[in-house]
Amino acid sequence: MREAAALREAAALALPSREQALDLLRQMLLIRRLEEKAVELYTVGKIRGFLHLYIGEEAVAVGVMPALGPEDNVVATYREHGQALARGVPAGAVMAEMYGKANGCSRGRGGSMHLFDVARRFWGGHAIVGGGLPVAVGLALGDALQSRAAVTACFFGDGAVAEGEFHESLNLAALWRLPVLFVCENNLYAMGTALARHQAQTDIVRKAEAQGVPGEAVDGMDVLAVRAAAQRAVDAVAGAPLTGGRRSLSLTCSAGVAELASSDVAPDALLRRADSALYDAKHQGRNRVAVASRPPVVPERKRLAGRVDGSLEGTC
Ligand SMILES: Cc1ncc(C[n+]2csc(CCOP(=O)(O)OP(=O)(O)O)c2C)c(N)n1
Ligand SMILES: [Mg+2]
Repeated sequence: MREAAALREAAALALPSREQALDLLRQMLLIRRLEEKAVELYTVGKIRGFLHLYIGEEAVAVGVMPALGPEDNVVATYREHGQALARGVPAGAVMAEMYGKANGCSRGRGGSMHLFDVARRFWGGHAIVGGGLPVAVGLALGDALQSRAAVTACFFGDGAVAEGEFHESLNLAALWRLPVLFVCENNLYAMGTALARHQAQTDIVRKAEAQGVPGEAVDGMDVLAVRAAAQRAVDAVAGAPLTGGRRSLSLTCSAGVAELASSDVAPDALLRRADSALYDAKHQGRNRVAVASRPPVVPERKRLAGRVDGSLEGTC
């Protein structure tokens, strides 16, 4: 009986109303369009510094965010335009920040990789790989000490699982029973290095479990699947008793390729990569997103990524 009720609940969560579905789509398109504009401005030198795009991964941030309330915390990586917009940071404040203007969300002092918005409890934007994880645990500890019933969602890439901070943070979150939702955006690559080339254990759910944080893997290209999994996870994290049982949870979202733009990559090279990824996606019958998308099927993802970044050709 209970199982049937849980299944009905899961089905209801997976199927949004028309308005909810349109809202999810609108948010993903907002991220996509803002980033397309940002890369255009970056290539003509109006945006300086680094610019890491979230294109292809929109469904992760947009799927997780509805599970969070205004009292909850969000910590993200240097690829955080998506999380910031989905959390409600105005697009104008994000763009102004990239321009380095005083009316940017970090008063123009952070730029693309350091978007902050205290009122929305959006705590970065962290350029250091894995750097957001201890911040998230600290925020959750602060909430626990002040008896605030908030959940902290912490986004990080698969590259962060190679960092000591990943293990230290998950260990303390589990040990101190802190309400943290760890969201790994697993696009299978840390810069040019495939996960299997730097990790002996590539199952990130198992890695989290080894630190006492149970988790689940979800298709990060499917916004409804992410939304349902995030809601289940946040309910479990927030509803767990303060003693006994587990409190922190992890969600590993297989994500599409996010293209990287930085000062050492020529704009035309970026566009060539995007074009070739789109070409490959089309010719494999997988024209799912506009720039560089890949479904979470490991051998295909590796093949395509090998073409996206020529330096990987033949190595995966
Ligand atoms: C501690 C640290 N080491 C190295 C780097 C250089 N670096 C920048 S991005 C990156 C790869 C990160 O990969 P991942 O976490 O999977 O994020 P993705 O770019 O795939 O979203 C590295 C190693 C860094 N920023 N911080
Ligand atoms: Mg990665």
